[in-house]
Amino acid sequence: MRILLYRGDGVIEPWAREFASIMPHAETVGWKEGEVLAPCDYAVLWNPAPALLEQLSLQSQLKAIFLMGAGVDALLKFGASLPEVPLVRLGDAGMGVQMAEYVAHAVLRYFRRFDEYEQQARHGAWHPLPQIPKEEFSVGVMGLGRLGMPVVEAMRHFGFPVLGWSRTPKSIPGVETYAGMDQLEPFLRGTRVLVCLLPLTSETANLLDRHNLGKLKPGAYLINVSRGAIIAEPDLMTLIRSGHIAGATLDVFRHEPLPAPHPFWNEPRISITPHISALTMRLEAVRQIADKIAALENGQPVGDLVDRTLGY
Ligand code: NDP
Ligand code: OXD
Repeated sequence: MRILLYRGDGVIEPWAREFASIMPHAETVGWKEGEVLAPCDYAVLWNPAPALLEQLSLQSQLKAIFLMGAGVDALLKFGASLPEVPLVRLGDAGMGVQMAEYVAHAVLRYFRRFDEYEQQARHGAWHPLPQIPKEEFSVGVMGLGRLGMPVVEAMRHFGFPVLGWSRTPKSIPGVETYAGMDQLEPFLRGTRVLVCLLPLTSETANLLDRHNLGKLKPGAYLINVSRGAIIAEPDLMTLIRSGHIAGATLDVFRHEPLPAPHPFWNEPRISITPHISALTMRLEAVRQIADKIAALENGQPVGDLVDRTLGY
C-alpha cells in the first residue's frame, strides 16, 4: 500500500515517522511541484497544491483522501477539480479538549474581569471591581459539532447559561438550542459571549456582520476559533469602537498570518492568537487515519466523511 503525505508547509518528515511506526507495512511518499506522482492508494493532505490535486484526479488506484485537520474549506474550494473519492476529515483527535481549554480561558477572563485587572495593574491601580452576575453572562455556541460540544460541556461545568445554534435541531440537556437561519436572531439576542465554531461554508461566510453581531446583548464578547472569513472584520471593528462589543478573542483570520498593518493588532480590546486554539495531535491523528484505512480496506464504513454539498 502506498500513501502520499503532503502539507503546504512542506513539513512531512514527522508525519512519515509516525506512519512508519503505526503502519510499518505501508510505503509513504512525498511530492514536490513539478514531480510526477507515483500511483497511491491513499492521500493524507493539508493545504494541497492545485497541481497535486490535478495529478491525484488522474489516479485510478486512489481510494480516499484524508485531511490532517478538521476544517475542510481549504480543500473544498477546489470544487469539481477534486478527485471523486471519499474525503475524510479528522474527528476530535485531541482537539476537543484543547478547544474547551481555549474557550474556557477566554470566557473566564472576561467574566472574572481579568482583562480589566491586567490594564489596572499596568497603571499600578488596586481596585476590586463588582462581580458580574453569572445569570447575565450567557454563552452562545455556534456550531454544535465535534469541537462545539466539548465547549458546551465546559461552559455547563462552570455554570454559565448556555445557548447553542446548529443547522439541524438538537436536544442537549441544560442547553437552550436553536437551529437554522430562522432561529438565528433569538439565539443572538440571548447571547452575551458568542463562541464561533462553525465551519466556513457558502452559508456561513460573512455571517457575523454588523447586522447579526449587532443583535448580541450590549457589552457582548466574541470568541472566534473556527475560520476568520465567517466574520466581517471591518464590521467587528466598528462594533468594538462603538462599545456594543466589549472585547474579542480571535484565533483565526481571513488572511493568515494576520498582516502587519491590520487594525486588529492595535485594538487593545482584541486579543490575538496565531491559529493555535486546537492543534493537530500528530500521533493521535495518524492512529485515527490508520484505523480508518484498515476499515476501508475491510469494506467497513468510516466516520468523519465530508459532505461536499453541505461543505463540511
Ligand atoms: P463539525 O462538522 O463537527 O460541526 C459543525 C457544526 O456547525 C455542526 O453542529 C453543524 O450543524 C454546524 N453548522 C454547519 N453549517 C451550519 C449552518 N449553515 N448553520 C448553522 N449551523 C451550522 O465541525 P467541528 O466541530 O469539528 O469543527 C468546526 C470548525 O472548527 C472546523 O470546520 C474548522 O474550521 C475549525 N477548526 C479550527 C481549529 C483551530 O485551531 N482554530 C482547529 C480545528 C478546527 P449540524 O450539527 O446541524 O450539522
Ligand atoms: C483544523 C485547523 O481545521 O487547524 O484542523 O484549523
